[in-house]
Amino acid sequence: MSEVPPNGKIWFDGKIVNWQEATVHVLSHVVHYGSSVFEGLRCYRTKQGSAIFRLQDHIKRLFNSAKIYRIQIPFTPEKLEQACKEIVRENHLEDAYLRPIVFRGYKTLGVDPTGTPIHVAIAALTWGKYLGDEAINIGVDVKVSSWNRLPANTMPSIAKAGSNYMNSQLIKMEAVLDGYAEGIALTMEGYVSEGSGENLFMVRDGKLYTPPISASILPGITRDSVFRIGKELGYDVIEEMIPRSLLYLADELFFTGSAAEVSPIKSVDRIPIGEGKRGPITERIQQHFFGILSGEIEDKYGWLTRI
Ligand code: PPE
Repeated sequence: MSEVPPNGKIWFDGKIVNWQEATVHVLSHVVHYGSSVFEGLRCYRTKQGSAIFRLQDHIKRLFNSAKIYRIQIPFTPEKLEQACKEIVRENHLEDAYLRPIVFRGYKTLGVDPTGTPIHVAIAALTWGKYLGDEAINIGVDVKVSSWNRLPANTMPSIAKAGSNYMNSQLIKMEAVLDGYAEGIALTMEGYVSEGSGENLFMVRDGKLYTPPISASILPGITRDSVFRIGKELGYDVIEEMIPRSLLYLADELFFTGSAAEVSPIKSVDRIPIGEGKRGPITERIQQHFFGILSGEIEDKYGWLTRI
């Protein structure tokens, strides 16, 4: 899990404040009604210095999430990009996990959010391997959740809204209590959607498959990166609805996410996937992905922003 940097600083509504001072009122709209949109992104120590991975794309998604919920962010995207770089430097971090969050603050109680003040905060933390230290090399055991992902006309999964993570919490807690590292949620129709905090890829007969946006997923930025890396390495990468049963017949499965990076899955519902360990295509994709992040493979997509 994440670690709070001692004496850390947080960017809060345009100012750098001490960690302890970045607080909200208990009657803030967000506390009662979950009115927030956020991002999670990483800064890596590359050979050429620290750099944030896909900064513009994450800030763009933050604005898109806000737009769906009629939240007017009182800063420009450029200002928030600058703030992300600034908060990593302020905390003297080289590797960091960044958490920009936009939320509705304190005015009056009641569902109607009209007129609530909009606040923006950006924290930088250290955050190790999301699914455990061994997860990246060995893979994790997961279960299909008894909870479904959100249908499109309920809570839009395209928006990275704080409230969507109540659903994620149900998926994650059930999985952990049952002895798994993570849960895979299905759509209401029984097709594979995603993990509680990750997208999912399947390898079958040398091809890569991932559920489309219509499968109630968050359109992940790591997913998009793996999509492009997969194509560059010569694989067919196909967006397709995946029935639950195909998970068990996959040659390889892996999760993608800013926090999870590229994490292999070694079993689903105690059924081993492939040989029950990280597969060769997953490993090749990981090598390329981590190669770009360390600066050892050329960043030809312009994904890294030097801080
Ligand atoms: N689906 C969900 C539901 C999700 O939360 C994430 C990221 C993804 C897919 C992958 O998206 P991307 O990071 O753009 O590749 N989850 C974030 C929060 C995790 C948390 O526990 O907090 C993350 O990885 O930062």
